[in-house]
Amino acid sequence: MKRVASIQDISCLGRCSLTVALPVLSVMGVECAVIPTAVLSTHTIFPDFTCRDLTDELLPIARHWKSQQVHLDAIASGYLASPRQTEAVCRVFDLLRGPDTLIVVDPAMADHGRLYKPFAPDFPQYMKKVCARADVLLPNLTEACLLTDTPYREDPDEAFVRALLQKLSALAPRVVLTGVSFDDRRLGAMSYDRATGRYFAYYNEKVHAGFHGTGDIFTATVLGAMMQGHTLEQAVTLAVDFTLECIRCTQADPQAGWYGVEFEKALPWLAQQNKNNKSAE
Ligand code: PXL
Repeated sequence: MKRVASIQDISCLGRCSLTVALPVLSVMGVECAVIPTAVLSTHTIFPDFTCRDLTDELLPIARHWKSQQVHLDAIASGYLASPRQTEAVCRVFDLLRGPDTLIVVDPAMADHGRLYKPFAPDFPQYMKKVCARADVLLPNLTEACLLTDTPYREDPDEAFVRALLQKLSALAPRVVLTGVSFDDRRLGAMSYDRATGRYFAYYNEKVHAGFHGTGDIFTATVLGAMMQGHTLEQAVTLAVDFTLECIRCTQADPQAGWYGVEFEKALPWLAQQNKNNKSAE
């Protein structure tokens, strides 16, 4: 069985980060070890959340694993709680990565043109160093603009997105831009592979509602699919479809903006995809 380590926070309420990565990866048949970066009472969209930063735990955990010769097929990082923590995560990558370990970075720090509340304007400069270690980098449009010092555009055209992917590829060899949409009907993701110069895009139905934590679901699904042996393009396709499935299951719930998408209802769909794949092999 493939083993990955997921480095991100545990938000005790409001599905995101570890509370979505764990179940998604489990359903996909991938072992998910965790390095929690912080414990928050809720994600940071709720007012007055508490946060215990666990930066000082990260390297001791990694050193212990190293002493036990733990093999990791992938290491993935997501939301990081502070600039100091980005430096610790870089060291964890350097310590634990083997020659065949895939490094996946979701620079979860911003959305809708803005940094999340806890971050100072210089935070993207720190996050860039984490991104520079990635084999696969998965920002949304806002994060991509911040990482490449590009002014944010609410309604980008395809030329803008392709140029953004090119710029991002200075940080990582394979980049996936999430939340890509050029019209009212379709939403998806576009990827770029620096080695082949190949772009890939996949879209599905656009649901007109904002849901929290969908980026974390997307990244966990891409990671799980790659661990199952799929190409990045296949993984992106599955992740777009599964994220939409989660949104469809949630649409009727007015509380969803706070509590995240009801992915639990869509996990059987994801499990079925695994079965379909197995029978096609
Ligand atoms: O979904 C990204 C995310 C992860 N973790 C925490 C967050 C957010 C987005 O706001 O607040 C704590």
